[in-house]
Amino acid sequence: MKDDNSLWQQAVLKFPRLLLHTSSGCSRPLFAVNMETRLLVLLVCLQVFCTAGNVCDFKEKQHLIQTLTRKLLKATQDDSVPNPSIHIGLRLAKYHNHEMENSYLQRLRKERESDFLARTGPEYQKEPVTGLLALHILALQASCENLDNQTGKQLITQLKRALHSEKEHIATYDKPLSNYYQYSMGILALCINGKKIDHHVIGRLIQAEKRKKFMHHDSQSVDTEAMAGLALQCLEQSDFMYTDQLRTDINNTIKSLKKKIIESRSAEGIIGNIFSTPLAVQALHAMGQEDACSGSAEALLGQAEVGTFHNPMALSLLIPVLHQKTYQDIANIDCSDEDNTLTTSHSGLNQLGNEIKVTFMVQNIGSTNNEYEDTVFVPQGSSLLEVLKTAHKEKPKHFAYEIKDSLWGPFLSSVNGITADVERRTYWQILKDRNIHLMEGIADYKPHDGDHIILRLSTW
Ligand code: B12
Repeated sequence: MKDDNSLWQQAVLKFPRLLLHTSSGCSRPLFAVNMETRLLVLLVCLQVFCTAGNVCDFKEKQHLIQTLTRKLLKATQDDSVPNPSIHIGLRLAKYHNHEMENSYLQRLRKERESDFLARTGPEYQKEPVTGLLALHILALQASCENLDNQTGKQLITQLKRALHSEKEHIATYDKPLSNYYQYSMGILALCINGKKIDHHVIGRLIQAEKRKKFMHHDSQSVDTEAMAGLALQCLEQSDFMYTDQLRTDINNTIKSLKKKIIESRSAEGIIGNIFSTPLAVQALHAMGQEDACSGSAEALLGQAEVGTFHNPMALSLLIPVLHQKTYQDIANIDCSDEDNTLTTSHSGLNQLGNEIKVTFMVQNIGSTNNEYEDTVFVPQGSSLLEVLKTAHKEKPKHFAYEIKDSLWGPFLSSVNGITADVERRTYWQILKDRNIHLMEGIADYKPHDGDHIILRLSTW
């Protein structure tokens, strides 16, 4: 893959416009000066343009970036069901290990494709896979796989069907079957694949943004805004003859999303929270925001250095940014002539020390009364999942829980016999000290000594 490939393509596309309206810093009209000066000014303008085009500046931290990319490569050796987002992250990196990437791709195809293709109407409604299917298609495309063969065409048809079912669900129940993050990802995958998208499907996304429907539980979902921004930006740049009205709506929605995302950026460069920041930076860059990375590079690297991105899913969203890429680059990926030097590194073992005391409570919907409460002792450095495991092991008749696998790791799906229900939009929310919404799931969050954790059945 060539470095900054897409930037050059953009530069070439915008070249004629540069001739007429020179950009910031180059205010003199080009046709008014001699040939040599014209070329010089153009070179300077292109230089300025290309510098502004970088996603973030990470020049000083190449060693850290390589270590993190190795970590993501190492995650492909896990026994868990392969994660297409990990594959995309690796494909958008500068360094590669073709053998490991290929075998992961084969696992993705083997363990996921038959399930996607087997899904039909009613079954789909119960457990929508719009996002997974979209990610799978993006992963194939990021590997330069042929999507014009029979399987490729079937996968695309399934994604179109999935989006259609989502759209119908929005029309009837005012919400998608899955969520607007996955709905946006579905649109993005089709668009990056060069497919025309039903304008009603696009219209529903635009409406949802207008009506402030991009929420994560009860707060603004920057992840969803970013994914929707990436999808709409791709549509904006596509050559399909969408109507003028739709094009205007797409444009206005991009502007609104850009504004919302920038307003969510803290003085430290964090956009939403640290886990939504990489995707938000990708989206801002794709939407043409010049200071897409303003302050965020330091925040991301600082947090990466202290291990915040240890979850492979979180890392897979960060790696493209560290390698100056966004999901949009999948459209123009060139798989020839790539570096093939990446190897896995040895990750250190978790250091466990003394024991800590953790109390947790179980609360029912709409109530702050404790249905159940327990205190357990676990080794320092244990995860919340280990706390729950210990609690169940100690009192199997009083406390039980269930988990469901997801791309982010184990999702707490049931507590003491009450199971979260997608159709009724209930889930087990995880809080700390009365009302602090945890930023990580049960396998990632490592409680501190004396922590009070609340597992509260909530609606979203
Ligand atoms: C929609 C959404 C939800 C919905 C999911 C329900 C649904 N059917 O749509 C609801 C509101 C229930 C939810 C809950 C939570 N979420 Co949430 N969620 C998202 C969001 C916006 C999209 C997920 C998605 O559809 N992915 C695409 C598909 C293809 O991947 P998937 O793995 O198949 O999707 C499933 C899982 O992601 C799962 N899920 C959703 N959130 C979380 C969080 C964790 C930790 C796990 C393990 C699973 C999980 O629900 C998805 C649908 O089934 C992401 C943003 C993002 N960047 O991914 C945040 C995100 C994944 N959520 C996050 C968090 C923190 C949570 C909670 C832990 C919040 C809390 N304190 O209670 C809880 C999970 C508690 C539990 N029971 O384990 C963080 C995770 C960060 C991290 N490092 O772990 C994210 C990245 C948002 C953020 N930037 O903070 N979430």
